[in-house]
Amino acid sequence: MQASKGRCVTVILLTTLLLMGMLYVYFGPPLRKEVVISNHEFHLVSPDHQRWDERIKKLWDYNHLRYPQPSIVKGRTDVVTLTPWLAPVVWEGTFNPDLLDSIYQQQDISVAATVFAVGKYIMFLKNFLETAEEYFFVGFKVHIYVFTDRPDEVPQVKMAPGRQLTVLPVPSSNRWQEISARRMELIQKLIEERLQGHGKYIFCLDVDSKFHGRWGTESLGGLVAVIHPGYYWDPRSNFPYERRPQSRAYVAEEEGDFYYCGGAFGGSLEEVLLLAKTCRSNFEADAKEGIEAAWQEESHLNRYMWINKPSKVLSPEYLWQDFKSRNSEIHIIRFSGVVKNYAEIRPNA
Ligand code: 5GW
Ligand code: MN
Repeated sequence: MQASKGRCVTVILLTTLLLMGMLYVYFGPPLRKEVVISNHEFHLVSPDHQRWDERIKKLWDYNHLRYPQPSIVKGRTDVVTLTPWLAPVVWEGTFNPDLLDSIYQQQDISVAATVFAVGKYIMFLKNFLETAEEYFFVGFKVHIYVFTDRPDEVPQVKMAPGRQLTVLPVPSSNRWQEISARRMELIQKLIEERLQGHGKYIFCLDVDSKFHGRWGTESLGGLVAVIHPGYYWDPRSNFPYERRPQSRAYVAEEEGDFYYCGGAFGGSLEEVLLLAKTCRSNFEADAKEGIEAAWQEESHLNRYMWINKPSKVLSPEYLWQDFKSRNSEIHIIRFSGVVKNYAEIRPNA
């Protein structure tokens, strides 16, 4: 009898202590030790009045402010990191990936990617998808749209939570020009019919390529273009722009900023929709007059980017070519075209 009374008292005492402990944790002084910024700044969020979960969230948020001091006098000097219209040119060493990720993490963004795998190009899809899992917007919501005439041959690739793939059937064609002509139209329709109101950003990528390094939030912007790896040391008169004035893709000798890739571009849904609509209608108007631009949509894209300057430019790190040796300014290759056997894969090569 006596013993059970004692046990009862002990249980009550321990429970009271536990309760007091929890109340202290809940309403007690903030966990200042974990916060490395000054008290002054910390008080701006009046931690004393915050509940436990909110306080933890704040501490978590502040963690993204713990990063090496940036400098405005030291940095990369071997490359240009701003265009004359003040768009950033993204090179390794010009950004802090963790800081950028934490900024975009708070915005709950999602990124769509389109890739065409028509005819034998389906063979490139597995590698593309597997390496995208490893490097493309890791930790973010990603929705990949595969346009193909061989839906049964789309490989099963395990995707992380929050990432998904949708296969959209397209008709087969023996003439690449037909597929190519419809690329912008299909991108336009995808945005108009399925994407508007879903997420914010989109990238359109060639399937005959693989990721080798991070491609993430540093690449986000309104209108995003990638510098072609083959011409960035050349004078613009050497760029393979469409040079016939009759074409709507025409760029004159003394015009043009950079030569951009047709194999990778993107930006916000609104900007890419405008680009796709414009390139498509120019492409189709040219076709009606029996003219096909030198490098099809790549030519129209280059004309578009000359008129409508991209708000962010990605360095050739973002689309290298496997057959090219790496130049010294290329500190990392993020995405690169694989070497392909044209006779084997192209329908009418
Ligand atoms: C491309 C050129 C000639 C004949 C066929 C094609 C082709 C391209 C095709 O048969 N199937 C196909 O899906 N494509 C898509 O267009 C792929 O996504 C491919 O990555 C993209 C651009 O064509 P590429 O990669 O051959 O062009 P380059 O300039 O990168 O060599
Ligand atoms: Mn390609």
